Amino acid sequence: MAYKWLVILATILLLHVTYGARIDNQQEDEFLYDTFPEGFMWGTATSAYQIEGAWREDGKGMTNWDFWAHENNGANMANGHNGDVACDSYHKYMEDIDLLKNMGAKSYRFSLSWARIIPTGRIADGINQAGIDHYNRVIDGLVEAGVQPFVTLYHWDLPMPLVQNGAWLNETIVDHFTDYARVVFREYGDRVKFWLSFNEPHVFCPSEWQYAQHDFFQDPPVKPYICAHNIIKSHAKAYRLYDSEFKPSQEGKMGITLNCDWPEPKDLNNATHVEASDRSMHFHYGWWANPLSRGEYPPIMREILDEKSAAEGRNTSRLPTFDAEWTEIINGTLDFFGLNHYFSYYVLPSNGTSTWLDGDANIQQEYDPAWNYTAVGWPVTPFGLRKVITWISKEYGFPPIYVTENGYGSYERDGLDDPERVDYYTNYINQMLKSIKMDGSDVKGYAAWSLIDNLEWVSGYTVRFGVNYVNFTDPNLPRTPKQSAILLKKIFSDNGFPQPSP
Ligand code: PNW
Repeated sequence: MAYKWLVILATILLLHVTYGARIDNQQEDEFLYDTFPEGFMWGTATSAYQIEGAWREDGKGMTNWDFWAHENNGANMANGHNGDVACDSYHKYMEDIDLLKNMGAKSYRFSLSWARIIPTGRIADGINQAGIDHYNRVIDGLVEAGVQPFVTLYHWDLPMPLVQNGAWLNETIVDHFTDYARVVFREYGDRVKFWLSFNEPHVFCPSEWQYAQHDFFQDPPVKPYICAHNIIKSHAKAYRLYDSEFKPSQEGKMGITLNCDWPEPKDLNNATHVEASDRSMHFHYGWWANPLSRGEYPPIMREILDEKSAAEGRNTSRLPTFDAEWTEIINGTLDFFGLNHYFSYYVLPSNGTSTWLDGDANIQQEYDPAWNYTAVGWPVTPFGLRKVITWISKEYGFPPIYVTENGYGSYERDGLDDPERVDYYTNYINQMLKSIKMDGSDVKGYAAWSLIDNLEWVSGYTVRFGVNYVNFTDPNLPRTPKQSAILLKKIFSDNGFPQPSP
């Protein structure tokens, strides 16, 4: 008799779980017709090395990327491509601004080339007025077009003398970065109200091209954690400088751009998978967000890495520690959180085979063959944008968030018709809207990557992320809007997806 009741109870429970899950999925998949909060900052993004060209013009110094592109007979980048000319935006910036204007963009995220402004990276060696003048023209052009400049100080191009000095592994770089930040706040802060210190340190800290050095990586990893430590200090010093000397009169805000994919628990009903997802978020995003907003690395990172380091027979942890003075400096140095997001994957506890960060986090990734993939093999998983934003919001007390990159990469194709990219933007932006409307996230802006097709780093020009097409075989490098640019223009002007009239 008791057995019978148990079966009935179990059936009810099962029905409840399945039905509940189905409702959740429907809620997730159903398109939400609604608009974004007033003043939502729509825009697109680029970075200096990927678009500017003019690699040796007007006194610019050499960088790690100039070196990487030319070293090894050009074999470090696909098809021997390099950024010597790129989209020639150094000269064609007015064309780029016209594209933004035509799209109705309210903001433009671009980066400054440190080596144009301070050619050796060290202020004692001199400032390059021609470089400063260049960005003055760009910023003036944007302001005149009614487009807010959203400026990244560091998007991966490092002056060569600093590279030779150990790059981000040498703590003296903290002062060089702060000196550079002082120059740009002073020169541009009257018109620039949104600053990003770094773009995706998670990507550049473990990358050999960052140090212009092959075979850079060691496992178990030590150097990426040292790089991260110096990045956090550099961000905090620049933030404190801005806060005390510039913010009172210039009234801008400063954040950092952190990339974060979404680690979906492979089995949502398995607690160890859900924990693996949470651990992944603390390692991938919290690694930076936690020290900058709470003064210390995530406790789970501290615990695991201290334990592993001891087991490896080390005297000190591979994860460095901030002393009391630094803890105070770094704590609370984000006016907003920047997020770059492209895709999701499944996570589950590690079977011991994963390396680098996931190895240290005791997790592993899996990719679902049932998902759609972009032409370059990244999953198309719009739900992840909502989940990642909502996770960050809940973990950090619903801070202001700017999505500083999101986009679709395809291999070279000549058409302006890009239906996959149109779908990608429609669905990802809709999920971002759900995170705001249904989960209470405070997302304030969105920048599509990218305004134009450009140099996709070591993939050269073989991968296109632009919503505006660049014809790289025509020496004039003409730009033409793709369907996706036309779609974004509509989303921007509608401020989202208003309910269609019956
Ligand atoms: C970003 N991932 O890099 C960069 O900020 C851009 O400069 C770049 O062009 C863009 O995304 C497209 O790649 C990423 O593997 C590199 O998840 C790798 C990943 C994400 C972003």
